[in-house]
Amino acid sequence: MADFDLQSADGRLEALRRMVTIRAFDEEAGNRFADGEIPGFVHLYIGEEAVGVGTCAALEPDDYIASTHRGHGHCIAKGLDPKLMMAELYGKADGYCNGKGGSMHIADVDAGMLGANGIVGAGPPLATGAALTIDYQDRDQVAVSFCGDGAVAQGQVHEAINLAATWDLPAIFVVENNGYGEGTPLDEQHNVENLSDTAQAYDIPGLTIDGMDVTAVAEAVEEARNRARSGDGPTLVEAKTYRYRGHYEGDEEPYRDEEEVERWQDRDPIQSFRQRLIERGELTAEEFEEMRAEVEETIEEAVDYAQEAPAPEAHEAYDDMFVETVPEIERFANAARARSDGGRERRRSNGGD
Ligand SMILES: Cc1ncc(C[n+]2csc(CCOP(=O)(O)OP(=O)(O)O)c2C)c(N)n1
Ligand SMILES: [Mg+2]
Repeated sequence: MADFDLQSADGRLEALRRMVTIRAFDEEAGNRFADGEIPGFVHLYIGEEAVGVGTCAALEPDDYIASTHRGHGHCIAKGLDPKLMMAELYGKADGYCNGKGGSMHIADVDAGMLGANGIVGAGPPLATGAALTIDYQDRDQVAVSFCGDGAVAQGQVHEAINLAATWDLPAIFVVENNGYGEGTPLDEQHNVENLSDTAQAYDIPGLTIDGMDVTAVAEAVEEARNRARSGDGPTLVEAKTYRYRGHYEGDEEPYRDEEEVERWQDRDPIQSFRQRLIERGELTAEEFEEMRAEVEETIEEAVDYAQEAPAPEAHEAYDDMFVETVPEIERFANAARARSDGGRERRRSNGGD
């Protein structure tokens, strides 16, 4: 059984909670980034929550996902802990990758999260590789990759889908078509209107669905999962969606106008699902507010945790690079260790640490 699905009222509430959590996490990540607390870049998933959550609702807990540079939402949808995620954004030693990955490289292989990725289009080859392992070891799992509309024009995405299709691997390719690759609109990137049409080139099913509707996403991915598990190979699911924020935080967005953003916000995935659950008698407006308050508290705790967590030591930069010890790397690590010990010694003799 999936850890949540859309077949039960409890599962639907959990899906709503995960979407609310993604939005609250990313709003706070945006605020903290603006305050200069988070190094690097952050790309927010606000507006696209139904794609990540609908996909994960159709998966089993041990299925794999491979994410993108806009990956916070995928992590939360897969059940990762916002505390350890926020610590990773802050570059702290307690983060998922000991603070060495940051926003664009959160991974938790035990939870089936193969990694966010700063390289556009890097998810599909990871999913094809994981699907090959699943197939080879005859395991009852699937591997899903998320990628953007921009990534679909990338060579390695074509290679990955082509191989998975040719070998009938249990992979699912979820394309998050949010209408833009950075500031370039879809019609300046592609010669087709529906990216699912590209599935024809691989002779696999291609579906275009409403990515603002969590139920539509879950149904499509469930169908794709059943097909993959039957040995019939991959499916390409194009979810049409929209990011409310700029490409990255700080983007001045000269390529679109406010009206376009508002048109999509009118179809907000959280508000529409909330409304549907209220109409079904599964939620009241008060209960939704309680859920939101609980989520906000969780996110505040995550920020407190991240702010207070220790930074990694300099020599830890050399950990986790190779499976076997490499003498040169050991030498660099020891030199860094000696430098930080020396620094600590100097601070102590100056009366502080
Ligand atoms: C291989 C590669 N090329 C270019 C970039 C720079 N880049 C970062 S995000 C991005 C746009 C990606 O657009 P899309 O795949 O639609 O994802 P979205 O940002 O819309 O979620 C580009 C070109 C990169 N990170 N990696
Ligand atoms: Mg895009």
